[in-house]
Amino acid sequence: RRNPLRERLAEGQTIVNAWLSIPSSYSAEGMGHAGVHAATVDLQHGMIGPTDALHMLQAISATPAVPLVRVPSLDPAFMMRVLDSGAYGVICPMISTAEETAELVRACRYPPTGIRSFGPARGLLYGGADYVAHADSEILVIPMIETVAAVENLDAILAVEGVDMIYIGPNDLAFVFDGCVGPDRRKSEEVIAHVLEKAKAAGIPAGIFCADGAEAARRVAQGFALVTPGNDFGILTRGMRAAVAETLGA
Ligand code: 3PY
Ligand code: MG
Repeated sequence: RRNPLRERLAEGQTIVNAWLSIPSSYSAEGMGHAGVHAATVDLQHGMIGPTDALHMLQAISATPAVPLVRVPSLDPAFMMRVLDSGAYGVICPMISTAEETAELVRACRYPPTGIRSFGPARGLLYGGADYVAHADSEILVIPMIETVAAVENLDAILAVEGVDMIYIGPNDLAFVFDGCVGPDRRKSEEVIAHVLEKAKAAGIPAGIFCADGAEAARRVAQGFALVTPGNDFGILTRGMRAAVAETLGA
């Protein structure tokens, strides 16, 4: 199976990515049918275990969205498990150096390029019988840029062979550049613009987490290739709060 996100990236078409933190195949399936191009199962901050992730990836497979995962850390064994569960892209948090980036790429690629071990499991059910032959060219490798060191080492990270995209964590950047995750983000906003420009110059598309659809639209206008307009739990609870307010006439 081809990864249609690669074509969208090549053609400069925006990718809207759902962010899933609720451990439910039912809500994952609903989000995948909501018009998005990708859906990311967040195993770092989502309330989601590996078995939940398997069921959610199965549910996303029944939708037009491409199933992605955010792994908890740079752990090759864990990455190989979620790839074998049928993820077509891996977002890895807290990448800070070219060496870590190269390790991430190796974990997601079969030999001779990488060290991914054979055991495609559900990859075959999602990707098809020829999954192993094409996995390296279809699966997206996406390091997150959200540390001071990553910004310092950005040129070297962007130059690592096999990086398909970078994904910015604006909240962790706000922590380290503005001192807190609050409304005043002057310094981290400058960093975000700088990272985006460097990525563009290197020919690497950039994605970013956003608070909501309005911010996602601004990030698309700014030049981001992939945007995440909030996470499932926030969208669900904001919707309920609005319904309560409407009910009570507040
Ligand atoms: C961040 O903003 O730091 C993130 O990781 C968003 O997912
Ligand atoms: Mg983060």
